Amino acid sequence: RQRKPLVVANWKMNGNSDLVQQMSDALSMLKQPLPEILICPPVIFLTHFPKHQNYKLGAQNVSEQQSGAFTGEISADMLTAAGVTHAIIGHSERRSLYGELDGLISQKVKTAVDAGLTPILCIGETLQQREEEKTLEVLARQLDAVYAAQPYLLAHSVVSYEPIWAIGTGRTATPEQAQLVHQFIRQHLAQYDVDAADALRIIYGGSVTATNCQALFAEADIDGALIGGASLKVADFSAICEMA
Ligand code: G2H
Repeated sequence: RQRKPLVVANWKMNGNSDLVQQMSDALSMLKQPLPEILICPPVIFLTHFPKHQNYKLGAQNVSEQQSGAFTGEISADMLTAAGVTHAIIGHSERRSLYGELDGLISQKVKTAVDAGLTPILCIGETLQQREEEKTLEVLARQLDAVYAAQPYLLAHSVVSYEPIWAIGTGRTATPEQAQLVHQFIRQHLAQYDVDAADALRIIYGGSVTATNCQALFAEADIDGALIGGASLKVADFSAICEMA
């Protein structure tokens, strides 16, 4: 396949300096060819990772503002200056626990791209929305909020499909369920830019493990994974990277 697989570790608010060391040691020993590997630790650990060709670093969030009186925020420029290449934006925990809405998420994606960061835009439906058969409508709304008015952002993005009912629950979407959604996302985005939609990495997130990842990666439109819980276990995360 032409799209290089991408495996992302989202540590969320977990980890410590020991895990930084163990993870960087383990990933540095993996043999090429590897997928693109991205570690997104809490921001304070970003500069603790030694530089290595086997992995890149990402933030779990970024401010929509450039600079100024925004207590507690971190700018895209600060991240790029620290060697960070990507930022997760609009994770469902940001949306549901911190009230981030589509408009803010759209601004964050633009700010990230304009500063040279690759945004990993997270979208996904709740269990209720899925049961009411509103999944595709919800995903289209989340995508359109970012790309309808600013289609140029698509060529610089990664999209992560994370069904909210599958996050941290041990309940993964089946490979077939995920593939159908990924295919929909690609087709939907093709209206903005056919080539960018074709080249776009669409990764899956939600209870991915070393046991279930292979079947997901085998699907035509699943270009990698965003991994929470299993990314805190060095052996499991390394195994997932080797299978992508
Ligand atoms: C979804 C995922 C990583 P987990 O949030 O972003 O977490 O793999 O623990 O379900």
